[in-house]
Amino acid sequence: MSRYTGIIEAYRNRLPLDLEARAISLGEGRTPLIRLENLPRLESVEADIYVKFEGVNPTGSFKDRGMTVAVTQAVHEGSRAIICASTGNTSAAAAAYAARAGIKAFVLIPEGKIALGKLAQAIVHGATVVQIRGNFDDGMRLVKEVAQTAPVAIVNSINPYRLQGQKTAAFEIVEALGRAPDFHCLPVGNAGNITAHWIGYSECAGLESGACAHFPDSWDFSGFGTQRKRPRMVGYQAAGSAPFLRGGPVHNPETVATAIRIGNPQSWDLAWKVHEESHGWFDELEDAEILATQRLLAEREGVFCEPASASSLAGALRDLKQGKIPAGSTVVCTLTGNGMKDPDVILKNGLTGLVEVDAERGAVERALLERL
Ligand code: AN7
Repeated sequence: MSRYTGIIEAYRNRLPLDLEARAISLGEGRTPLIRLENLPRLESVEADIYVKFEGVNPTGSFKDRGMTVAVTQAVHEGSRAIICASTGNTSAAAAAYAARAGIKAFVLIPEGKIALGKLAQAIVHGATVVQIRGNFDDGMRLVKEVAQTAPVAIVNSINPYRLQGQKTAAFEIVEALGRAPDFHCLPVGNAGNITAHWIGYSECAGLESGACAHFPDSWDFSGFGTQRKRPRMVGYQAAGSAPFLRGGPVHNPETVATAIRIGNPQSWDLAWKVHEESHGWFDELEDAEILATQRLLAEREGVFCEPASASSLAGALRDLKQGKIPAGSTVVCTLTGNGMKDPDVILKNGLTGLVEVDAERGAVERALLERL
């Protein structure tokens, strides 16, 4: 057994990094692919549903896969500072990997709309947090403007190294299942991750993709077998923040799933290519459906993901019930982030399960016996 040291070492020959580049890693990747055992029965759907729990990455989201590669490259090119706009998770990852690399991180966050845990992460890792009076889309525009003159490397997913890192999740899924799933469902914000997964699946299958515009595919893809299969990619958005359903930017996106409160997706064109090439679709979910599924997954399977993440499973369950995803399919849902980042969203609904009793044996016993 050798010590696992992250996706760069695991997939070095499939990433566009100099072999001499020092990997800035926190051991990200190798996340569990958990087969749901209770929910399919409970929801009366017949399918093999797996959740890829990206919430167990070092900073608690899938962003670590992209950030390790983006920061490694930035440092290799001599950058001393990185910058991003973020709904929370990108800023947490940027702050942590910058700390690891010994460089500065600047993160622009929308005022009052990021989960508390994510804000705490950016602060504890020593990033400069710039809270703007505006939303993520304003922040993204400002980052692009500022980076034209300031000596900072952008580590949002418009940086192609981010998608290259995030594609490794698809590699892990193909390795774990021995093949690609029939359907892969993800939450969509900027649409970087759905694109990255498609790049990864395409590389596993040895197939071209118009979504992989940035790098020549001259790497070694032996080891994935010769299966030509790729999944159909399904992207879910929050109804109040669903530009892919509206056919253009949404100016005042709103959703309880603050991670995907994004009205002007940066990977718009790439995601449409993914949609066409994979014969997939986009759909939208109400906040109430998202929260109900987050709860269900936590209560029935023991997996606590953040609201945005639950939209992938909420959508998959609905599409299975409606027959859009046929019975008997193998479905992978990406759970992009950890539920512990956003405790407010749970506690806001009251402290269910909390019982207050006197500090005395009889009272505690009664509390138990009433509920067994
Ligand atoms: C938990 O952190 O954009 O479609 O600034 O945090 O690749 O954008 C977060 C995105 C899904 C959407 N789930 O992924 C940010 C940010 C979670 C997220 C998404 C995000 P993309």
